[in-house]
Amino acid sequence: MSTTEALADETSTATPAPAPKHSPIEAIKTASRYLRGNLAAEFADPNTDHITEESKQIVKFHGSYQQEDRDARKNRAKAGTGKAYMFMLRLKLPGGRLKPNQYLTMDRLCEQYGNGTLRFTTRQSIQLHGVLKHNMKPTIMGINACLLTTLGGCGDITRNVMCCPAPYTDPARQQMRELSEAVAAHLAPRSGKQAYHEVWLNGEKLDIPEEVEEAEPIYGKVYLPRKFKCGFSLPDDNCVDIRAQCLGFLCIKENGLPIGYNLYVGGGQGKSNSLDTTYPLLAEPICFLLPEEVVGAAEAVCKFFRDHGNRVDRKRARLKYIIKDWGVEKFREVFFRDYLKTPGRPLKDVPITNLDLHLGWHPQGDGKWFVGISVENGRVKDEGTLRLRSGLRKIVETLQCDVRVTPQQDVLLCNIDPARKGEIDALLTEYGIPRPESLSMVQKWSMACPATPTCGLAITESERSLPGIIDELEKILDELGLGNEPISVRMTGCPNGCARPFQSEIGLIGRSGTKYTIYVGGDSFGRGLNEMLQDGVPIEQIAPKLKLVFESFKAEREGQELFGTYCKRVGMEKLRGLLSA
Ligand code: SRM
Ligand code: SF4
Repeated sequence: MSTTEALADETSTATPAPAPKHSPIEAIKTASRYLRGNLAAEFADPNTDHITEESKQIVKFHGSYQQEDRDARKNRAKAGTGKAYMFMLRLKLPGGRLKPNQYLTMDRLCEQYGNGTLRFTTRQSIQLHGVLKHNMKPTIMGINACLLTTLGGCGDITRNVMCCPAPYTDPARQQMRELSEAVAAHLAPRSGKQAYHEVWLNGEKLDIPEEVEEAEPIYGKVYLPRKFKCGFSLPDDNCVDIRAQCLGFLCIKENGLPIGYNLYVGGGQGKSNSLDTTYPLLAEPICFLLPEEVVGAAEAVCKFFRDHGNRVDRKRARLKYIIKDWGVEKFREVFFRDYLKTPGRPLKDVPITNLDLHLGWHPQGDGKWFVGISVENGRVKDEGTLRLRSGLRKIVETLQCDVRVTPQQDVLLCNIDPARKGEIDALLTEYGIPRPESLSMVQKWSMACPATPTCGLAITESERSLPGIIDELEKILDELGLGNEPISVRMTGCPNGCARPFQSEIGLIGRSGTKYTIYVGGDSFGRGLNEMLQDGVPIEQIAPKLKLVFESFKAEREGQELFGTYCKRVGMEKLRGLLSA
C-alpha cells in the first residue's frame, strides 16, 4: 500500500471530528421553555436591581436590554456602589405606526418610569431608556394597555418590520402597509406571546411540554440563530434602506399599480474591528414575487435562516454570511427547491433611484395632509428653547393626529385636516421646533446611534457628539456653496452599525476614546457601501479632513454627480493623498 493510500485509508476509518459546539446562548434559549426562563421570579425579586446572565438573554426577546448608566460608572466604582443598572425597552412597531393615544402613552411612560426622553430608532421604533428593574412591569403593562407591545423588539427573532411611513394613499403604499402588517403578524412569536403575558401581564401560567415544536411553528424552541430584519421599500423612495435588510421586498409598479415585489436577501451592517471575517454586506436581489406570495416567502426565508444559520459563532450568525459564503446561485437553488417550493420568477429589472426623507408638509391624496419633522438623532426631549417633547405631545393631544416614526429617526404627524395646518405651524413655532426648510441638508440627512451613556457596546460617543460635527460641516459646506447637496452623515459609537453608517456618503465609526474611523463613498439613497478613508481620526480633525475632500469634490465633480459617487469614482488612494498632503 502506498503512503497516500495508507493515509486515505486511515482518514476513512478515523472517528469523525466532533460537531463544533453551539454557542452557550443556544442552550439558554432551549432551556427557556419558549422564552419564560426565570424572568417572572427575577423581576419579582425586590432584593436585586439587576438580573442574571441567562435572564439578560431571554429578556431581549421581550424587547428589553439590561444596561447601566455609563456616565455614573467611574464615580460609582470609586464609591464602591457598583453599577447603576437600568433597562432599555423597545417597541415592536411595524412601519413605525402609532395612534395618538399610543404616542401619548409612550410620552407619559418615559416621564413616569424612564429618563424623561423618547428615542425614535433607525428601524422606526421607539425606545425608553433608564427604566429601573422594579418599574419594568408597570411600564410594560402601560405599553400593552394601549395595545402596543415590546415582544420581539430584540432577540434572535424577526425584528421590527420596516415599511415606508409616508401615509400617501397610492395603491403601492397601501399594499405595502397591509403586507408589512401581515408579515409582522405572521413572523411574531406565538408561544413567546404566552410567556410575555405570564411574565408581565399576569397571564395564566401554561404548562408548555418541552418538546412541542408546534408551540412556535416557524421558529421552534431555539428560535433563530441571530436577529433577522425585514423591510418593504419602493424603487423611487428607498427610505427603509432595503439593501441593509436581511430580507427586503422592493415594490414593483406598472402604470402606478403594484404588481409584485423583487425579493432581496442578505443585507447587514455590523462588523467587529478585530475580526476580518465580519463585514457589512448589501442585500442581493433573488426573484420576483406576486403580492399574494409575500407572506409565504417571508416565512420561507426565515425558515431557511433558522435551518442554515450559524449557531456556533454568533459573530457570523447572520443571513448575510450564508449568502456571501454560498453565493447567490447556490442560495437560489436551495431556497427555491426546499423552502419556496417553486422555481422562482425572474427579477424585474427596476433600479433604486431615490430616497425621500418625507420632511415638511405633504398632501396624502385623501384630502388630508401630513407633516414630517426632523428629530436630531431621534432623541425626543426638551432642552433649552427647543421643547420638542412637549411640543409633539401638545400637537398630538390637540390635533389627535396619527404618528409615524421614519427610518431616519424622524417623525410624521398624519391625517391632518388642511384647515388645521396653521395650528400646527403655530405650535411648532411656540415650542421652538425648527421647520425642516430652516435646517441644513447635512443635518436633515444625518443620523447617530445612542452609544454612551446607555449602550453597553459603545466605544465612543455618537448621539452626543454628532451635533457639534454637523455644526462644523454646515459651515464648511455653506462656504463651498455645497449646502444644498444631500450628503448623508451617519455616526456610530462602534462598528456594529446601528445607524447604518456603512451605507452613507460619510460614515463616522467610533474607534477608541475620542477617535473615529472615517468612511466615504457610499450613497445617500442606500445603493452602495462606503470605504474606509482614514482610521483613528481625533474628533476635532474630522471636519477639517472632510473639508479637503469637499474642496476636491467641488473642483472635480462631473455634472450633478453626488458626493459619494465622486469619492467612489476617484478612489480612496487619491483622497487619502489629499489628507496626507
Ligand atoms: Fe443595533 C446592538 C441600538 C438598529 C446592528 N443596537 C444594539 C444594542 C442593543 C447594544 C447591545 O447589544 O447591547 C444597542 C442599544 C443601544 C441603546 O442604548 O439603545 C442598539 N440598534 C440600536 C438602535 C436603537 C440605534 C438607533 O440609533 O436607533 C436601533 C434600534 C432598531 C430597532 O428599532 O429595532 C438599532 N442595529 C440597528 C441597525 C440598523 C438596522 O437594522 O436597520 C443595525 C445594522 C443592521 C444589521 O443588523 O446588520 C444594528 N445592533 C447592531 C449590532 C450588530 C449586529 C451584527 O450582526 O453585526 C449589534 C450588536 C449585536 O447584536 O451583538 C447591535
Ligand atoms: Fe451601541 Fe454600537 Fe449600536 Fe451604537 S452602533 S448603539 S455604540 S452597538
